Amino acid sequence: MWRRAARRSPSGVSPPGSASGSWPGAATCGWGCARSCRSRPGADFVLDDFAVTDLGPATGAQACGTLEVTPAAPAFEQGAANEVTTTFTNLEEVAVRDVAVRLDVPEGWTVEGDGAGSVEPGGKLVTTWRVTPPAGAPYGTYELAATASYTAGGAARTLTASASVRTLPPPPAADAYASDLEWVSADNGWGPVERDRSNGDTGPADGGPIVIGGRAFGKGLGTHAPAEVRFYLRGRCTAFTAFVGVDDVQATRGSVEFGVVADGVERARSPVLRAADAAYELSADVTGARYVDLVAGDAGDGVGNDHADWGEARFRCS
Ligand SMILES: [Ca+2]
Ligand SMILES: [Ca+2]
Repeated sequence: MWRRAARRSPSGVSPPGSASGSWPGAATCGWGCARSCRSRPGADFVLDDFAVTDLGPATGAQACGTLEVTPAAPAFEQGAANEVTTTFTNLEEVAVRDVAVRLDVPEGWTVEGDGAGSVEPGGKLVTTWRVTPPAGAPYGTYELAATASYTAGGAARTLTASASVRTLPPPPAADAYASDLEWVSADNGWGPVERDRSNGDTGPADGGPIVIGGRAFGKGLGTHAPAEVRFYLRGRCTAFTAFVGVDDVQATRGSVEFGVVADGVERARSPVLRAADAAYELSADVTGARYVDLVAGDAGDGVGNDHADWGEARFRCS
């Protein structure tokens, strides 16, 4: 059986069985969190070159718990309520009272929610918030900051956490190549989605030209199944067109189905396209769609070699 050597932490303390140095529960609890540390079956400690330094009297009790901030979507729509969840977990050895979770949003944004209660040891307080950016909030990245305060055994404790969210990118105002637009989100089976080149390897900008069945395209997206790239159109576009297929980097292997989904409804789907096939002209009516997803599936036989090109992918908009 392979075993990884434990990495020594800066203090010279090596948690047995941990190769990363990450210690569940220890980030906020330190040595005081005996409850979670002792919960490992058969756990013990290895001490090597261990020094003890007197840092003087402690100035405050350390919170023993976790706080997480989870936006429901990576990009928030301006002028609409977007969901955010905070999760406070009590890792103290006693029930905690007067729990108050607060979510701070950027100036001009609004937030609704109620994060108050009591939590038993090991329990959670999950709060759903409705966060609304102003209708005119610029496209950008913003921080949501949460604070959980409570009392444990009569002593006050505080935890903080944060998460970043983007607002939606501006929709196209005229005909636009997909590779010239900011997308809302992009899932891809092999590294990032590439702009104006094929997928290549797992790194960014490492693909070759987009070539399908010997036909080269200067513009387009390079993806790998399973892929889903979401665009925000806000009803401004009428059609999507592209020449799709398996990139010529795959000589004989690979099989992909391409689809266009507008606001959750499939508007176009290609036949199963294989490595030797010519480019297939895919066209979809997306009139009035707020969101369009470009989807590349594995055609039911696995994702191996599924380098999926979207040559000249573009939206017709006004
Ligand atoms: Ca790549
Ligand atoms: Ca396949």
